[in-house]
Amino acid sequence: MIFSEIEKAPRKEIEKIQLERLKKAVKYAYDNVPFYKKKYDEANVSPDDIKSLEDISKLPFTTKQDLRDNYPYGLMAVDMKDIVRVHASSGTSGKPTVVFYTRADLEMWSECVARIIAAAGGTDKDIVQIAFGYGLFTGALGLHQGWEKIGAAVVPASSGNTERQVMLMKDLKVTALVSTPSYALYISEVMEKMGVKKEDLSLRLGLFGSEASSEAMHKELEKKFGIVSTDNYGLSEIIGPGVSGECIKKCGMHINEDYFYPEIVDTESLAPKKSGFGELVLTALCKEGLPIIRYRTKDITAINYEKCECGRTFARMEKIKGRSDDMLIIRGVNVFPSQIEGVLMGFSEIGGNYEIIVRREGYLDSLEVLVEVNDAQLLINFASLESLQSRIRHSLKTVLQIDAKVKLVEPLSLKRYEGKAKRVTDLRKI
Ligand code: DLL
Repeated sequence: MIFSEIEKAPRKEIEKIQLERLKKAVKYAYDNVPFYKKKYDEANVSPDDIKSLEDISKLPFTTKQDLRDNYPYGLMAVDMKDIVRVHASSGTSGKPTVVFYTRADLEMWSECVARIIAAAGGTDKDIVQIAFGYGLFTGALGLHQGWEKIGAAVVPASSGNTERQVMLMKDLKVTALVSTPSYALYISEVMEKMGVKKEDLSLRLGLFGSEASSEAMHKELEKKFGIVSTDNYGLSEIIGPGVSGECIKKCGMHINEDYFYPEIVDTESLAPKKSGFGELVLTALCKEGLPIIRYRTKDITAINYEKCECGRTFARMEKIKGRSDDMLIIRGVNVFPSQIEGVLMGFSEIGGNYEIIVRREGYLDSLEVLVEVNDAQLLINFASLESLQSRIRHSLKTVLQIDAKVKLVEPLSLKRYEGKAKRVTDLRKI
């Protein structure tokens, strides 16, 4: 189905389109948004300086702070009458980051999401339950439009009321589930509690995104639901979901490169990197409502430009390792919550719900990991509890290079999230 020619075009052709669009996008931003004009004039660069794709590095970055400083309408490039949709990022503190879409933006967005769904194996025969919260968050409506474009039957369940989610999945013979990975895991727990087995469902595919998740977490979801569990990525400032997503080969998330130009920059120097991990910087190549050039995502990943086994030539980004602002520095060692998740998911005795607490005792930072055991019986058997705790601690030490305290807690005792999970409590900042 939707597997457009451009997704498997030779690199040269992709780059040709990217350059044409980049030139236009930079000029469009410069001519229509005073913020960009001022910023580029000050940096002594002009849209005419963009002669090759590499020239993009001459342009200053755009940051979340820029969006905040220009809240709410300052970066908009069109008249409000041309705006047909408003969304906002899911940040919890302060003013949200508000984003605007023209009709053409919505069409482009739907196409991007539809491509990602098709790449993951979604078809017009699917019945899809969207268990993201409907509202300002881009996740629900973004995926909703993409699935509708594919021609699937969309069940806009929204998030929450988890028993009803299970009932709907079962009764409507839902074949595909869309949510955050952590909420999907919670749904599977509620399912178990209700005595509903995966065999009672018709589920075959999961499209999970909006938060970092380890490979091991997806394996767990595949086991619990009997599905293919895929990851997809995006952010409101760029468009919402639909920036990139895994195909059925699951070896990286294909970026919709004809609409979003990706760069990787060094997290410290911000210099462009040809290979390896760094911060992802994205430029929207065709946006009308809210043009965005060289946006610093803060997400850490690497990009692979080799052709994929699925036939797509669109570059693939690695699963997000973490956000540069989520990275914990514990006694000088860099720790990403995703590394901890990867270790925990390797133990069959514990579930996928965990919390990381960072404290400062005197001058020393300490890391504590709270994780639920699957079987409460284990907590009363001191010897096996001790043994499991020390095995987890040992594995964490091997991966993280630092000692972490491990506390095993009762099943279902940690907080559950219906959207993005909050895994880290850093008490050092308080
Ligand atoms: O979370 C858009 C989205 C919705 C993507 C649904 C996929 C599915 P925001 O609320 O603006 O937008 O949050 C964007 O979430 O910068 C990442 O840090 C994180 N994020 C999103 N997808 C992934 C993912 C939506 N697959 C921020 N893996 C981004 C890791 C992700 N982190």
